[in-house]
Amino acid sequence: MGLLDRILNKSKEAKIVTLGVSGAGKTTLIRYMETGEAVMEAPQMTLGIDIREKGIEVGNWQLQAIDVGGQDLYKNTLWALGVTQSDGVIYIFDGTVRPENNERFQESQFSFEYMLSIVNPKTPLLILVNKQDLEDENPISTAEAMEIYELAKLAGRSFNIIEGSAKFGDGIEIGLEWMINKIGER
Ligand SMILES: Nc1nc2c(ncn2[C@@H]2O[C@H](COP(=O)(O)OP(=O)(O)O)[C@@H](O)[C@H]2O)c(=O)[nH]1
Ligand SMILES: [Mg+2]
Repeated sequence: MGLLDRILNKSKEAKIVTLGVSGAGKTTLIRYMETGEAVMEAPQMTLGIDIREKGIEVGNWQLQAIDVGGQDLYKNTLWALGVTQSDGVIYIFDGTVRPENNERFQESQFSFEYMLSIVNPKTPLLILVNKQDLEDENPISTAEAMEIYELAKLAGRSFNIIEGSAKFGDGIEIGLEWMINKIGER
């Protein structure tokens, strides 16, 4: 959308941050949202914080994404910064991580709990159970995610959970529409 269109259509702007363990698909999701095309090339590992220039159009909204590295160093320093700069949070679970993968599952649980501790309950929180396209790896469903990450404790938060694929974009649009509606209500 051009500048004039944006003024005439009163396009609204918001910032969102993607969080989740390293490799969950944060950067892939942002690439998908920016281009609307399948992300066939694996992104380079995100170092530090990347405030994206390219906007994401959803309806008459322009979203700007903040991408943050998932490694502990960044988690402990930059996630909270990203959260304070954002109107909404997209938290990504790597759907191929199951409780049987003890170490990875523990890291995933821990990182999720940490996110909850730094995100205001009123901030719209979209949870993506990612990598559903990897059928051979039997990714967890939203129902399984609700159970293993004990998502009943999110009652009272502004949250939504979807299954999808950051790589191919399945399920993403519905999630983003929910997000802009919630941001618009605030
Ligand atoms: N098959 C598949 N691979 C994905 C998906 N999302 C991310 N990946 C892959 O997972 C790896 C890590 O993705 P990346 O976006 O860099 O994760 P980040 O560390 O959270 O930013 C890359 O090889 C991606 O191609 C997905 O939905 N499906
Ligand atoms: Mg990344």
